[in-house]
Amino acid sequence: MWSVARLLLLLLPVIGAERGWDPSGYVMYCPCMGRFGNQADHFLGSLAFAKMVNRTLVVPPWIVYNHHKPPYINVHVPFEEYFQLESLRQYHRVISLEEFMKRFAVEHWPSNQRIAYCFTAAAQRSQDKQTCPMKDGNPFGPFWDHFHVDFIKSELFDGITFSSYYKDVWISRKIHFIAHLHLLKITARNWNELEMNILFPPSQHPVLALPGAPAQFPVLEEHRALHRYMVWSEKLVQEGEKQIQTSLTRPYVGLHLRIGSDWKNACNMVKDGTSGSHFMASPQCVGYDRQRAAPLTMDMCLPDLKEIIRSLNQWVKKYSARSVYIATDSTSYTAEIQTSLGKKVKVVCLQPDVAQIDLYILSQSDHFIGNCVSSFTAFVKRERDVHGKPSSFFGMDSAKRHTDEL
Ligand SMILES: Nc1nc2c(ncn2[C@@H]2O[C@H](COP(=O)(O)OP(=O)(O)O)[C@@H](O)[C@H]2O)c(=O)[nH]1
Ligand SMILES: *[C@@H]1O[C@H](CO)[C@@H](O)[C@H](O)[C@H]1NC(C)=O
Ligand SMILES: [Mg+2]
Repeated sequence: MWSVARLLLLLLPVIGAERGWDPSGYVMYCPCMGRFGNQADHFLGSLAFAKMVNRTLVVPPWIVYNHHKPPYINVHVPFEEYFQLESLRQYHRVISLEEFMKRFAVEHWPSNQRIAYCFTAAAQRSQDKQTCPMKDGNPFGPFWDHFHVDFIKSELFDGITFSSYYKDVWISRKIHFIAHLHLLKITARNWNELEMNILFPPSQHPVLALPGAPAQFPVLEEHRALHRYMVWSEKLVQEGEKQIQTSLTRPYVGLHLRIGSDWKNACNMVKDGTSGSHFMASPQCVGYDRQRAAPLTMDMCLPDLKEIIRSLNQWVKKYSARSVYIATDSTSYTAEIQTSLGKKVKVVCLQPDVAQIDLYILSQSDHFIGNCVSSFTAFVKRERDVHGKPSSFFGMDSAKRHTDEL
């Protein structure tokens, strides 16, 4: 069992953690868009980007907003509080932002060398039209302040994106083209590419600090599988398992009710037909291909109690479930759902302070019913896909709906 290979595998993370300054450079960003689900989508894309450009990813903390409860200010929760950094290292080199600041900031990223990198368009909003909006407003300012970081200058880029199409530009691979510049018929895009090559080689630009994630929302289809490297921290598993063991009996069906007031507003775009099929996280259920995407309905975006009970009953019956777990951003409908299922099925809703406990319990359920449009659901769906567990979505699993369509 304890072969040399196994031992090496166990030591690898340690070796990774002890690795010195990376001459191939770093990518650093603020997860400044949206709450956990959005940040997780962006994280996967950023991980892929860092690997593509062969720079170490500086893993940011999660930004937790406390608009309605003390301490009212944002909390920056280290990545490792919920997930293992070691697991990420099976895919690519990473270091947490906390660790980066502690180990490298003084020597390799001193305060007079902190450069911000952003799209020209983003800098347009600044007074001199040349400055990246790194610390403008919330959560940007508090995020960098948390690490006592200020930026002394900005480098702008244009004509490229973070997609794999521009891989060679980001890693400066085409730099030899410059020698032959006079031989090339230069297009507008080539100009930008050449300019990029000159701008960002890691030797001169070791730390690419970005105002936002170098990634898309929602996460690209090809990056969803990276979720397998997101492994829950031991602490989170212990806490989650404790809740499952004390409150639930298997088999149990997990529900994500995304029905709060902000969500109702968002779903108005589905109601009035302006959202289209691709709306927030919806590619996860309507399909990523825009041309072939299934229609997005109100039952999918904002299931009413009738739809919630219909869908739930169907799966409870199918699995002979003995309990139901409800995660919600507002009301839980516990009483109504309990009435509809009868006394033989236990209905549980914990409303934990830490949303990741809900995510964990949902991800461990025997069947999961989620909200197609929600990136909070998307996290659970990916987690379950990785482990081969079944999921469905409100508004999409109805036998009735299919006959209606005929
Ligand atoms: N604990 C808990 N929080 C939720 C639930 N649904 C939504 N939230 C909160 O609302 C946020 C929704 O934002 P986000 O994660 O970006 O997902 P999305 O807006 O649904 O795409 C979450 O991060 C949670 O803070 C839930 O079922 N349980
Ligand atoms: C990627 O970066 C690592 C670490 O700096 C380096 O050892 C390796 O040679 C780089 N790979 C390429 C293809 O440049
Ligand atoms: Mg959101």
